[in-house]
This record gives sequence, C-alpha cells and structure tokens, in this order.
Amino acid sequence: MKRALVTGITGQDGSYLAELLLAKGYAVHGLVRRTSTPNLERIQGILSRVTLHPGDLLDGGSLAAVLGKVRPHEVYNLAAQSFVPASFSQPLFTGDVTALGAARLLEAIRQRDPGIRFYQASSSEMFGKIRETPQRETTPFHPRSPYGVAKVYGHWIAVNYRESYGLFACSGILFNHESPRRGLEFVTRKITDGVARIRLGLARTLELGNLDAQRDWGFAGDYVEAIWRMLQQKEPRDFVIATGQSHSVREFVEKAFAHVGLDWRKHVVVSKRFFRPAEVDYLVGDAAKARRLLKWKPRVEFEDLVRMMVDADLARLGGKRIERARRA
Ligand code: NAP
Ligand code: F7E
Repeated sequence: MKRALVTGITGQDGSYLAELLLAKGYAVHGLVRRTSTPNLERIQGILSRVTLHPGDLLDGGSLAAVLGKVRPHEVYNLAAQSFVPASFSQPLFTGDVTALGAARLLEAIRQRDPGIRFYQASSSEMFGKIRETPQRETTPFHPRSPYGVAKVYGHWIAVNYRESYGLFACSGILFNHESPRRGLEFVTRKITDGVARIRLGLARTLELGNLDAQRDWGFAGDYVEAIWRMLQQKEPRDFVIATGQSHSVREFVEKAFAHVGLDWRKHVVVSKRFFRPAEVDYLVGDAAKARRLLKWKPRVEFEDLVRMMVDADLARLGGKRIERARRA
C-alpha cells in the first residue's frame, strides 16, 4: 500500500487531496500543527481513516521525525501562510513558513530518503505583474506580495533539489481554486458567505475591496486530481493548472447575488481597508502542458462554482438559523 504524507491537510486543498488519496487506496498521513482550538472541520468526515502527526514547517526536527515514522512514498507540501494580505502584515513569518518551510522539508527528504516523490504547492501569485498573457510554465515571475515572493523561493528550491540531487520534485503552479471549504477571508468565499447572510436576513451589507481585479478561478476538487497526476509521471516536471478563463471580482459578485435574486448594488460597499499595497490586476493561465501530459482538464465551470458555493453557504447558515430558533 502506498503511503502519502500531506502537509496542510487541515486546509482546503489538503482535505480534498486526502479524500482523493484515500479513494485511490493510499494510507494517508497528515502533518498538523498544534492549535489551542480544534481546526479539523474540513477533515471531520475522514478523521477515522487518516493518521495525523504533530509537526510544523517552522521546525525542521519535527519534519525529519515524521518522515522517519511514516516512511512515505509521496509527500505533498500544501502547508503555507497562504493569505496574501497577511503576508503584508507578517512578511518575515510568511517567508519562514512558505519559503523556508519548503526548503526544510526538501532537506529532510534529501537526508532521510531521496527516493520520496515531492509536490510543491506553487502559485499564480508568482506571476504578479504579468509579463505575458496567458501565463504558462515559461512566463517570468514578478511577484507583488511577500506571499508571492515566498512562493517563488519555494518553487525554485524544489527545482533546485531536482536539478542538484535528482529528487523527484514537481512544482504545480496553480491558479486560484475555490470551493465551499475555502477560508472565509478569501474573496470568493467572503462573497458567497455574505450573499447567504444577506439572503437569510442575517446581514444587510458586504464590504469588499478592489472589484476590478481579475482571476482565473477553478474548483479545488478538480485541481487536486492534477496534483496527484504530477507525481505519477515518469519524469518530474512543473505544470500550470488553470481554467483559461478570467473573471473580475465584480462579475463574481454579480453572479452570486443574482443567484439568490438580489441586486448587488444595494448591498456591496467598497472599502479602502481591503485594498492591497500592491495588487495583482489580472491573471489567466494556459494549462496546455497539463492537458497534453497529465490528460487533465477542469470540469467545473465558473457559473457552477459560484452557484455551488452560494448554495453551500445558504445550507450551512440556514441550518444554523433553524437550529438557533429551535434552541430559543
Ligand atoms: P489553506 O486552506 O490556507 O491551508 C493551509 C494549510 O497550511 C493549513 O492546513 C494550515 O494549517 C497549514 N499550515 C500553515 N502554516 C503551517 C505551518 N507552519 N506548519 C504546518 N502547517 C501549516 O490553503 P489552500 O487554499 O488549501 O492551499 C494549499 C496550498 O496551495 C498552500 O500552500 C497555498 O499557498 C497554495 N496555493 C493555493 C491556491 C488556491 O487558490 N487555493 C493557489 C495556488 C497555491 P492550520 O489549519 O493549522 O492553519
Ligand atoms: O483575492 C480582491 C483582491 O484573497 C483575490 C490565495 O489562495 O490565490 C489566492 O490569492 C482578489 C484580489 O486571493 C476583497 O484584491 C477584493 O485581487 O481571494 P483572494 P488571491 O490574493 O488571489 C492565489 C493563487 C494563492 O496562491 C493564494 O494562496 O480579490 N479583493 N475585495 C478581495 N480579496 C479579499 N481577500 N477580500 C476582499 O474583501
């Protein structure tokens, strides 16, 4: 039985990837950091089938210990400080976790078992101030946040360990991908949660930042399939994973409000508070290499993604409201 170790298993992608690996018959192990309150909500449904190990990307010793215990065939490094605004307020911490964390894990793998296959979660944020459209594997990077800068380091350290030590290290340059499990502070989920609250009478307004930013948004469930396929290839390679379609935040807002029969203009307030010191204005990816070599393509379209997320938040918050009324 193949053993996989997933860092970031409690996050959006980690939870979908763990489900995929279980369905494929893997023994799934997850690295989890210590928290004062439980944060296992996303993996609640599979808790009895995964093995969790305490550890932190900030602590190289804990990574080596977990590798020694699990002896994985594949390691998926999904852990990161992944929220761009937090990287402006905590740039050094973000660099330590998101950039050096990848190096700590690669170094532990090199020393323990260089036969382990390694996946690095790289990001379209590395393209930042874009040099060409659409962005592909060969497009130069120009990150616009400490998060983007840290991800460039993570990307190149994975490439470097492949080229220096022959590690089977792949970097997936994933464009934005969302789901009902997306963190509430990211714009898509903030919108769908806000729409559901307004529809249910729990809120009246939704405060957002730059509505003009454009992103290539896909569904996280589709993207973890591409991640897994990268590690099943004969050769380690890097891949862009994207839908090839870009939409503005404004379009996402319009579609989400329209889905529940509301006019967004009556509810959305633009606040400078949510603007960033430097913005990534426009991203759209070209996943031709992944289509050709991984035989991968996204299945969920933009409109379906918006509807899926709004419906999930309506069900979640509607259920809570009924529960509150029942208790009252
Ligand atoms: P996410 O929901 O924010 O999850 C991040 C995970 O990393 C969580 O499990 C978190 O644990 C863990 N983590 C954070 N700091 C850690 C540390 N010091 N040691 C160990 N674990 C730590 O992120 P996601 O959306 O699933 O994204 C997964 C990865 O892909 C991230 O590396 C992200 O930067 C990258 N990425 C995401 C996208 C996207 O659109 N979603 C696109 C490109 C790349 P806690 O639960 O304890 O916080
Ligand atoms: O912002 C604008 C904001 O925070 C998207 C991470 O997963 O994807 C994600 O990074 C856009 C930006 O994602 C609000 O200015 C407007 O232009 O949802 P986001 P992100 O920064 O693109 C990449 C690929 C990653 O790798 C990251 O880990 O939306 N925006 N108003 C807003 N953004 C937020 N968060 N909140 C607002 O109110």
